Amino acid sequence: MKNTFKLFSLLMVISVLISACASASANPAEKNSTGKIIEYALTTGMTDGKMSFIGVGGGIDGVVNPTLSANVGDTVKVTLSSGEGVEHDITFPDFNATSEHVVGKGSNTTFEFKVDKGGSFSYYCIIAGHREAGMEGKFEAAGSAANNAAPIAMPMNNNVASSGPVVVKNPPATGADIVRDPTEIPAPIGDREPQTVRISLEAVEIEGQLADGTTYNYWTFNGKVPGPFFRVRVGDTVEVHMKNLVNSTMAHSVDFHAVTGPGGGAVFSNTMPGEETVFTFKALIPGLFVYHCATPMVAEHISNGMYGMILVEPEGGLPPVDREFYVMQGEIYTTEAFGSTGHLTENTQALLNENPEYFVLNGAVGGLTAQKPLKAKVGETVRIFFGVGGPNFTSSFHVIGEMFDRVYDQASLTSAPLTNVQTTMVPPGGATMVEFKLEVPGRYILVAAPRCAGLFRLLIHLTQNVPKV
Ligand SMILES: [Cu+2]
Repeated sequence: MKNTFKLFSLLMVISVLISACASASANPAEKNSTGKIIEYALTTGMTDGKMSFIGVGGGIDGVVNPTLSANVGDTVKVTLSSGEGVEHDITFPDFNATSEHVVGKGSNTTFEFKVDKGGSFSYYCIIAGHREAGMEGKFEAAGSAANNAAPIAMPMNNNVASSGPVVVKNPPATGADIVRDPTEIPAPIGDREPQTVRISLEAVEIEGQLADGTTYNYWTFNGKVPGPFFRVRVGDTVEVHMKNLVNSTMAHSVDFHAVTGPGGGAVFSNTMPGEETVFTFKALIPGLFVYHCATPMVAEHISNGMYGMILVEPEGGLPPVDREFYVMQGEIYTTEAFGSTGHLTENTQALLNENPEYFVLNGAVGGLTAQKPLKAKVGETVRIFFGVGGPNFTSSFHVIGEMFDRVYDQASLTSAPLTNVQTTMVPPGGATMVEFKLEVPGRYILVAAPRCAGLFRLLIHLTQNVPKV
């Protein structure tokens, strides 16, 4: 009985080898014209502890997960045999072609499909976990069908699409410095009567330096991220001049959260390239307010850099401090993964999915560490105007090694401040004003971590030093 089984198995192996020889004679490499029948034989097995397809015969003989190829118009005939007895199948999902299951060592199945489009595709085993365990290979279809414009070598399968951005190392690119100096803040208003204040905004689309060797097309107010810090007092009439540079690709506008009225000025200030609009508002409420572009898609204009803050001082002004700083958090959504070099492109789908590649303070990676660190001396009092442009992530704002003596929670300047706070939350489109005194010399790290999953990334992107001199 045992011998009979062995003989049967041997016959099966021989028959597989014969079919392999048949495949070899129909060598795919020789089939350059269309409309041919291309035959491939694959068996299954374990290679280096991984499940795999193994080529049988021809140019793919013995190759693990061999790359199969054909021309558009060809018919591909695949024979799958079980080399180790585990249940398997094989699918070419882009061609709606899936084999029967093979169960038991030596069992085999054959199926065929017509190559109706060109490109680079995947084949794999559908049995749960087998693809992940290694049973996946490539199928290259050369040429293109008249009714299908899928470009060759453009991965069309779901696996590639869902694998997310990858690090792209293009030659280093150099762009403009878009990092707003955190000390660029107008002098305190102090005790004066209300007056009319003119402020100027200019929408500037600019290729800026996102990281070392990496650039991005920023949309900015006045060429920096965040936009300029404005300072008025309650009761002032603010005359806003909104210009859009002639070479802009988009209309732009501004919505001040300090404005009482529909749209915060967005409708009046929607400005086409090369044009200028003017509107006025009266600052009725004291506070620290975010402003941002409000031209659709608003989230896109914000993530590209169009946000800033305006401080409306209460009557009599704010208590004096030794140093004031202006810091804002933003998100950048790129097609290429974090750490890529060269010029990166915007990824609107990632923006809609709320899946940023970069969290930045004042516009760029290392903007406040390497380039423009916050500096103060021991014994000085420090005030930070901190806001979140967003558009999606709340910040957990914290200075490692310091407690905030006072937090003007949600940037309310008419409520009593919280005292002795470690970390404060700031939502997108929101702000806070914090004050503390520096007692011990050293470098302090300013952290704005929106989510635990991003913590590691944030420690790289967002740690900001506060050296004391
Ligand atoms: Cu805009």
